[in-house]
This record gives sequence, C-alpha cells and structure tokens, in this order.
Amino acid sequence: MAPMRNAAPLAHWPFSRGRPCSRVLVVRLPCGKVFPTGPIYLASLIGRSGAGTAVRLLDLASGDRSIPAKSRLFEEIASFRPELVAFSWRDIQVFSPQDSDQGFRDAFAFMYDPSPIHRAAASIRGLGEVSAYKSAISSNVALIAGAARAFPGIEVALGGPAIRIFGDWLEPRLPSRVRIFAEGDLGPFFEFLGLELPPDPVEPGVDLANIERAFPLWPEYQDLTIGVQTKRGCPRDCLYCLYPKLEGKFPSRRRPEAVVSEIEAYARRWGVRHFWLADAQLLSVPEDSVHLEEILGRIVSLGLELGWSGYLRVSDLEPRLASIMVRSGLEELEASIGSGSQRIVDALRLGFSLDDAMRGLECIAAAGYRGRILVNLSLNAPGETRGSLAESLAAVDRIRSLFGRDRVVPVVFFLAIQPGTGLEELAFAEGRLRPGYDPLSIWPWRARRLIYNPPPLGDMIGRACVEAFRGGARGRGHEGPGDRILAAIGRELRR
Ligand code: B12
Repeated sequence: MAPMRNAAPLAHWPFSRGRPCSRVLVVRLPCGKVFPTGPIYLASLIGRSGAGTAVRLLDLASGDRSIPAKSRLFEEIASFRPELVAFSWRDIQVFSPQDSDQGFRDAFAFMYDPSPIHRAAASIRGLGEVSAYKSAISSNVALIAGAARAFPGIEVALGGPAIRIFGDWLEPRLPSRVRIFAEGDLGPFFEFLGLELPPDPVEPGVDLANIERAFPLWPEYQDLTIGVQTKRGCPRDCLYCLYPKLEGKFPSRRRPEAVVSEIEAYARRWGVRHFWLADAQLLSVPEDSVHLEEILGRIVSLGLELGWSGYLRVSDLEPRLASIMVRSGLEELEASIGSGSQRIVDALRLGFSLDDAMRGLECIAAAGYRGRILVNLSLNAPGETRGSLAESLAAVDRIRSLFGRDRVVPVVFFLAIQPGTGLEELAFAEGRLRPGYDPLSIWPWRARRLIYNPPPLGDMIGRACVEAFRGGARGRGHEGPGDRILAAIGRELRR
C-alpha cells in the first residue's frame, strides 16, 4: 500500500470564496525543455475563474539554467510576493532506450553485456547515473521543501502529471504543509484557492497577452513545438497505460473553434510553426474522428502554414480524414502498433486489428503524406515469442514498403510497470513485483523490475539492445537505436 496523502480538512484551508487567493506563482520544476502546456493551462484557468487573481509562471526548464533553481525561485517569490506557490512536476521516470539515454544504455550493458569488462565499466558509470537520478528527484524535493521552510507565510501546493502517478510516494519526503494534489480533476485545488472552477475546465481559455505578462520567458519557445490539447480523457484499458487514470476515463472534447483559435494565436502572435496535439492519443475512439476532422478543417480554411504532430491510433483512419490531416500540415506521426503480432496486440488490450492499422497507414500514404512515421513497438510484451518478434520485424518492413525505408523510424520501448495499471497487476500475479514496492527506488536491482523484460526472451532482447547501443555494429551506425535493435534481434532470430 502507498502511504496516505496529506489532506487537511477544508475548514483549515486558508482561502475561501469570500477571500480567494489573490496572487499565485506557478512554478514548473526543472525537466527537459518542452513547452509548459500544463502550467500555461493551469494559469489560464485561474485567470478564467473571474476573481482577479494575479498569476505568474516561472519555468525552471527554460531561462538561465546556470543560475541555481533555488536562487531563481526565491528571487521570484521576493519580487512577486505570491500568497501561494503551485509547483508543477512533469516527469520523474524518464528512462527510454534512446541513444541519448546513457543511463538506460548502461543499465542494459550491466545486465546483459556478455563481456565482464563492459559490464564492470557500465556499473561504474551507472553509479553516477543512479546518483544523478536520485539527485534530480531530491533536488526538486529540496526546492519545494526549502521554499515551504523559507516562506512560512506562503501556501505551497504540488501537482502535475508526475504527482498524479507518484504523489503518494513523494508525500513522506515533503513537509506536511505542502498540499499535494494528486487527483485528476482540478476541483479540490480551486476549492483550496477559494476560486470557482470554470464549469468547462477542459477549456483553458489561453489569452496570449496575459501569458506574455505572466511568463516573460515565452520567447524561448517561439521556435520550438507548442503543445495544444484537443481533449482530455481516454476510455481505453490498454494493459500498461495509466492515461485513463491521469486524464479520466471519459473523453471531454474541447470546442474545435477554441482549439483552433489557440493555435491561430500562437501562429500569428508568436510566429509558432510547430505544434504537438498533446492528447493522450488522437482518435482514442471512433467518435473522435469527427472532432479531429473539424479542428483540422478549420486549420485548412484559415490557411495557417504550420506543421503538427501527435500520438495517433491509426486503425480508425479513413481516406477523408487522412487527406485533411495531410493538408492541415501533419509533419510527423507517432503510431503505436505495439507489435506486429495480433496475439500480442490483443494481450496488450490495445483494442484494434493490425489489418485496420495497416489500412489506416495506407490511407495516409495515399493522401500524399511526406513526413516520417515513428512506429512504436513494445518489445517482450506478455506472450512474446520468437515468432511474434519476427512478425514485428515483418510489420516494420511492410510499413517501409508503403513510405520508403528512410521515413519509417521504429521506436522501441520496453513496457514500464507503472502504478495502478493492468501490467502492475500482472507483475504481481507473476511474482515479479510485490505489493508495497517503491516505484521511485533508484537502486538498479529494484528499478530493473519496473521494466518488463521477462524470460525466456529477456536475455536475448537485452543482448540485442546492448549490441545496438554500442552503435555502428556491422556498419549500421547511421541508423537510429530502434533500427539497430531490430536488426540485432533479426540476427539473433536467424542464429
Ligand atoms: C504530450 C506528451 C509529451 C510530448 C510533449 C509535446 C509538447 N511539446 O507539448 C512529448 C512527446 C515531447 C513528451 C515527451 C516526454 N514525456 Co511526455 N507526455 C505527454 C502527455 C501524453 C500529455 C502531456 C500534456 O501536455 N498534457 C496536457 C496538459 C494540459 O496537461 P497536464 O500537463 O497534465 O496539466 C494539467 C494538470 O496536470 C494540471 N496541473 C499541472 N501542473 C499542476 C500543478 C498543480 C499544483 C495542480 C493542482 C495541477 C497542475 O493542470 C493542467 C491543466 O489541467 C503525458 C501523459 C498524459 N496523458 O498526461 C506524457 C507524460 C507527461 N510524459 C512523460 C514522460 C516520462 C516523457 C519523457 C521523459 C519520455 C521519454 N523517456 O522520452 C519525454 C521527455 C519530456 C521532457 N521534459 O523533455 C510522463 C511523465 C511522468 C513520468 N513517468 O515520469 C507522462 C505522464 C507519460 C507517462 N506514461 O508516464 N511527452
């Protein structure tokens, strides 16, 4: 069981409808530099609540990162004088088998490299990474706790996607006066602020003039990709996914005109050219097609020259939607097929047929799409066999025959076991994990259990990854990690 979260009774909360919080500082905690969509939406919603609350946004993922986060935070608090600081924590567990992720590569070298010298070298480097991971978590914790201690008159709140997943485990590491908001809906937070939550909270009502005042660092994102959400919620029940828990099970779709006016404002006022439609998935269910088509149709009629991307379920695509996707600027597509084997797709409860997914991809190709397709594959999913791995390699080849070799990028994932998912239940049932485990444990022998890569294929796949990570193996160095991993698995399968 996770520890209990702190929950002070409402009567002791500092603000009320009669005296709402007048000044809120939203602080996005340090992470890789991606546009702070969540904090911007939160700040906008506070602005929409009509009580005249002043909001400021300090984004510790941008700005001068050579200045310690603590100095930037304390200076901001001293100059803005908020009544409440709302920390937003985006990501905690960032491992992925990408070339840039040295920590993941070393962990795999340590576990699967046949050479004891490589294993020893990886374990030494790994110690450094363990401490970097540990210090990333503890420096955020120290920042929040430090602010709570240094400014006893200011209320401190903590939320964001990482908190909805790991809030229960972080709670004991934080002072009790830090209010943790781990629930998906914003009602309790607005209650805490003494503010009325707008009746349609899925509509942030982003007003860029206000955002520019609240967030002076905004020009740093003009040339990057801006995240815009078209809906929240996902009714699916995929084995490994916690998005229904993060966003809710019922889709709340935004008004297409509001989504497009947000995109238009970024495009015209900030000159933004690249957008990420930041839904858990685009086309989660067939009814989403009409909604997406209307949004994209409006982009086409406005003549906005932009590129967009997103996570998309391709199985519901038909020619008309595919054509409008391409005309509205689809520039990169991330399609999660999971596996090339229908048996594995079903075991992952992905809820689509691979034939339909292939038909969807054919529609995109026929519509004249010229960008890249990132094909997400989850290796060694429950039930994986040498045969199903071969089917995945074949599926990538089939997609390549549609789009051309260079435009198809296999992106290889291992299933990470996240709290509250079907995969976690399965790991308990299979005895891989025990209830009460700490999902934030930094120790490699514990952390490795959170990556689902069981026998009998785990070692073979692990070795293939290690070979691929060494890069350049057999002259394939210019291809990405996914390509190299699949090529190495292909060699293992032929052995
Ligand atoms: C879209 C997305 C991306 C896109 C972002 C594109 C862009 N330019 O915007 C891309 C592909 C770049 C991406 C990358 C990664 N992502 Co990502 N991503 C998402 C996704 C699907 C949506 C995030 C989003 O923008 N939502 C829309 C905004 C409006 O919602 P929000 O952020 O939740 O904010 C709302 C609330 O949380 C709340 N809120 C926010 N802050 C606060 C604070 C307080 C006090 C309160 C009360 C409320 C509150 O208010 C907001 C309005 O409702 C989430 C999963 C999900 N469904 O949430 C994962 C997610 C955030 N990503 C995650 C991760 C790990 C990553 C990567 C590290 C993956 C990797 N290994 O490479 C990278 C690196 C990111 C980086 N910092 O460099 C994890 C983070 C948690 C974790 N496991 O640690 C998530 C939750 C997915 C998961 N399965 O676990 N990602």
